[in-house]
Amino acid sequence: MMTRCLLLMVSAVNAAAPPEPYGPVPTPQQLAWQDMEYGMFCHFGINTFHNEEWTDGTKDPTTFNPTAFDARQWVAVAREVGIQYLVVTAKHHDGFCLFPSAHTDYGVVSSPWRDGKGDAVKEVADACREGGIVFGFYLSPWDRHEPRYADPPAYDVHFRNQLTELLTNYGPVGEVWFDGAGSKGHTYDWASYYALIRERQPNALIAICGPDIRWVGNEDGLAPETLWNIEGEGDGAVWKPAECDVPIRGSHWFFHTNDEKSLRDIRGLLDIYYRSVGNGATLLLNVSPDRRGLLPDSDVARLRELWSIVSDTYKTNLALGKAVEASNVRGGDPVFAPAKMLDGDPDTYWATDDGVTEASVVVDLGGPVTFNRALIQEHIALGQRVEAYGIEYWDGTGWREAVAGTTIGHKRLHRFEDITASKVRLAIKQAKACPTIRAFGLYRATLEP
Ligand code: FUL
Repeated sequence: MMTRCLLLMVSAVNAAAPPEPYGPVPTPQQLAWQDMEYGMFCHFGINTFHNEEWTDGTKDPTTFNPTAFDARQWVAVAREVGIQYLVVTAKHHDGFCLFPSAHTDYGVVSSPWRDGKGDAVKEVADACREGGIVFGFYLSPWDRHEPRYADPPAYDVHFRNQLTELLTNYGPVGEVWFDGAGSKGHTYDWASYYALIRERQPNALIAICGPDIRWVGNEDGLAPETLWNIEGEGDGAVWKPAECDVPIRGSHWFFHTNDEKSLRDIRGLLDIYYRSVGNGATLLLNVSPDRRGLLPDSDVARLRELWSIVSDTYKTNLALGKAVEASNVRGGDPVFAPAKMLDGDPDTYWATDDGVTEASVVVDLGGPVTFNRALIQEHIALGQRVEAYGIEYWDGTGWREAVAGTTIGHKRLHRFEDITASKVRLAIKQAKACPTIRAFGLYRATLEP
């Protein structure tokens, strides 16, 4: 009894409170979305049948006729290659609807596909739900077919009607993608669109022209190395993570015959992966279904190749469970010990005392280990903090820097040549508040070309 009381007293002394959040923090929906990391964009519609990216809204709807449409194939591929969410073009700039909208006949209803009774959005949403993939849709604000587009208030009503259909008839929606292209000079009642989405699908994130997810700023799939999840300043600052959208076939978002040659090679795709996910952003990789309504075999093979390399590289964290010591542990409390970065548990983290913004952790690998990749994650639920860090290794006589980085955020991945060392140090050099580090890992990539 006596011993037990003593133990209780000791743990009471050491129990430290978690750090206060620093700056804007993600919503639970944003957090879950950032954890997904990798999504698939599917541009499919009337353009698919015309070898054009932007048809003008006058193409005959009977030309839409996929011969073997199967959304389950899209989802089966996504699952197999590490993709967690899918965004389909319910309507692109041409106005052609992949769903039977009651507010226009320009769409699948006027096509020969499934005798005009098909609903491609429903098939995609159902396949996603069955396959455990989060479903999202793109609905182009710019509509080149709809006559009401010329009358903005009337078009707002029309657009909300279509949004209502998509938000009501297809089960849970994870992301709504609003493209800004073509809309210069047009006034939309964005606030009313957002209100409708919040009301019908409170868990859906609104991307690009929206409050929840920002466009990374290019269509190359590349996030900058210094990447803050924050937009705005002072009281106006909000949490807004970046999404990198990029086509797997370098030249087009929609399927075109004869452009298989623009399919990115594995090196290019790996670079994109490392410079999007590996720079703390989310990757939305576009794979266009072809005229059959299936993901092309060559693209599927490339997706498999990418995932086999990434999943093989990151399957074994060579630092997992290794002995580790930190220059500072929050309140001396084991709850915030550096071992929490190496326990594989996404909810635990190493934290320092308030005001300690420079600190390091030494991982003792217990003998020489060879690695050429490193991973770091911040516990962003409490805000983004780290501004500068390094990863160093003990070369027998001193510490040498393998990697110098700035921001971490959701995740940073680093590639470098083989290093063999028995001790590695993560040095946080500068942070806006006490660092909170969720994960640290060392890996060895062997399959990269
Ligand atoms: C752009 C569009 O104009 C392209 O056609 C494509 O949809 C891309 C994702 O966004 O703004």
